[in-house]
Amino acid sequence: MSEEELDLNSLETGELMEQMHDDLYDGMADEIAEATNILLARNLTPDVVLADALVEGMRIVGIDFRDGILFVPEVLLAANAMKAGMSILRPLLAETGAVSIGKIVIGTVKGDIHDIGKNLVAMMMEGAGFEVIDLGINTGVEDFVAALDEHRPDILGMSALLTTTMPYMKVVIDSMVERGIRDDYIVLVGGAPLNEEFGLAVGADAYCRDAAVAAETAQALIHARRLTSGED
Ligand code: B1M
Repeated sequence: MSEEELDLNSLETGELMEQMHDDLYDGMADEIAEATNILLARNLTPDVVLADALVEGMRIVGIDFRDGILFVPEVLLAANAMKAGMSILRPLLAETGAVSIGKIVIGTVKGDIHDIGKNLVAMMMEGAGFEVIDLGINTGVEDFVAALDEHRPDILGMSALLTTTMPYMKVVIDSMVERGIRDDYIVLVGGAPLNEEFGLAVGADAYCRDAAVAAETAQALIHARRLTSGED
């Protein structure tokens, strides 16, 4: 039977979830939306659909992206398919008060309008179960700090693609230090011209090479922080 003829509704729930993992991998947004609705109609809760169908599917995408099996265009398509499912689940999750695994405020720093990589990170984070507040491009220190005050995230993520804008990350982190709030947040940085040494030099907690590493690092550092504070 060809993909076009596959009747998603005829699959039992486990098979349908596996099909969704494949459809996410192949970036099939319409199929993901349809399957999400089918699972909800079968009385699965939105958090189960999110975790077992979408997040698990994106986890597989993340691994293959990290290992160089998938490339940026494919991951963007997968993330777009994920968004189709998330747009159905998001209002339901808000109603049921399902807890996300953490919250991240992310933005491209001031003077920089590159956002493809940052968007990929945001999508991968969402795929890993994070609530993402995306401040967009050209984000100044006041906007970063205001967003931290407003949203109280676990993580601040910053992206820069220009050698001229990457030093701005230090401006933001120094400002957090001055305000006495640096240690309230995990700070992750990324972008093509950065490296680990630069991340350390500006005072970030970690430099993330790509979106998959960003999602993994975010989860690991949140877990470590919660263990230390006795929350886990
Ligand atoms: Co521009 N650009 N660009 N550009 N651009 C670069 C970065 C450049 C290297 C091209 C070159 O000359 N070879 C060069 C920078 C040189 C330098 O700084 N030394 C450059 C330049 C010079 C410029 C302009 C100044 C050009 C001009 O106007 N004269 C101008 C800058 C404007 C400005 O920002 N003020 C400019 C403009 C543009 C476009 C608008 C045309 C477009 C951006 C469109 C957009 O983003 N919406 C653009 C593009 C597309 C690029 C290249 C070709 C591709 C960038 C990209 O999207 N990569 C780029 C050359 C290159 O990098 N090969 C280039 C794909 C993306 C998925 O990767 O962003 O690295 P990346 O993100 C990765 C990781 O880095 C990491 O995860 C992502 C996914 O795996 N990551 C994070 C990124 N952010 C993270 C944040 C995290 C964690 C991980 O936080 C937790």
